[in-house]
Amino acid sequence: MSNADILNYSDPEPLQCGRFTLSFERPLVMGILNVTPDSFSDGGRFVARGDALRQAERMLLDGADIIDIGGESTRPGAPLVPLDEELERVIPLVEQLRGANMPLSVDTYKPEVMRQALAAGADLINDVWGFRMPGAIEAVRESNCGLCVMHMLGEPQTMQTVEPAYEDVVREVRAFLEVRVGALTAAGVAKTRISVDPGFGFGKAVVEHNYALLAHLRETAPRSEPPLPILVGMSRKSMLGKVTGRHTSERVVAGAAAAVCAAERGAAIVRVHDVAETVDALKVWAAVRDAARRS
Ligand code: 7PM
Repeated sequence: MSNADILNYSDPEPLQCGRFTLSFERPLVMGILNVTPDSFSDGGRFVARGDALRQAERMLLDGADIIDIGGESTRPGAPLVPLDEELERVIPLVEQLRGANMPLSVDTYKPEVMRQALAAGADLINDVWGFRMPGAIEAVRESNCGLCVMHMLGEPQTMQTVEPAYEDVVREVRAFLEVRVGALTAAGVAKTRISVDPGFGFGKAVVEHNYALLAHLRETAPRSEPPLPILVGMSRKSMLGKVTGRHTSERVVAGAAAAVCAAERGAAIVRVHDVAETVDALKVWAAVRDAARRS
């Protein structure tokens, strides 16, 4: 890409996100906060809340711009988490982190979790189902929260067992996101509240589809001027493991490289476990971009 190309791209539209308006002069880093049951206490039902708060604090110190709270109901192949359990895991954390003056995202596809999360003060709803569950659009419509609309082929329980097939993965992901964004705006959701995500690892062949989507990231978003913000989540995923031969915990450098590639291709928000490393990598990327804009 030449400097002229860099100058031809406009930053994405600012995202209305509850109490915040996020602007994208640089890619923002969303830190993943997984709220897992404490395996040391009885039955695994007790949520290790102290750990989660410490982890959130760490991510803030490391430079996270957004915290994404997940009750682990969305991970591919994971057992379904019952509604009451997801609420027990997520809502108290939203309440406790609400005072941190930091955009709070909740990773859920359940309309009731969306409603209670918003009532507790969440600023963004991150839905891997793309607001397709009955009642999901209604749950977010009346608030002013931000939305992340993700593409997923199939369902979490089956999507990595059934071989994913596309004629043209980039075009099909964009077409899906156009339909979902259309459904949301038709229901009265302002476009300024919407971000989109191609859904790395969600019903994609590990190398072929995921890397095609990364290579053509800008084209995965619905056509719009200025463009809708694109969120990407590649952190520790198998697309990184496949090309490096490394296990989950050893994919930090690979993840930072992927974040830089995504930034170069217009990503507005990068969702990661390893906040400090990603922030550093994106600072270097931004310095190069700024130099290109000056010359
Ligand atoms: C196990 C496997 C645990 C996969 C967790 C995961 C995305 C997301 C997730 C994403 C958006 C993870 C995934 N991935 N939300 N939630 N985009 N918007 O790596 O790619 O956290 S769950």
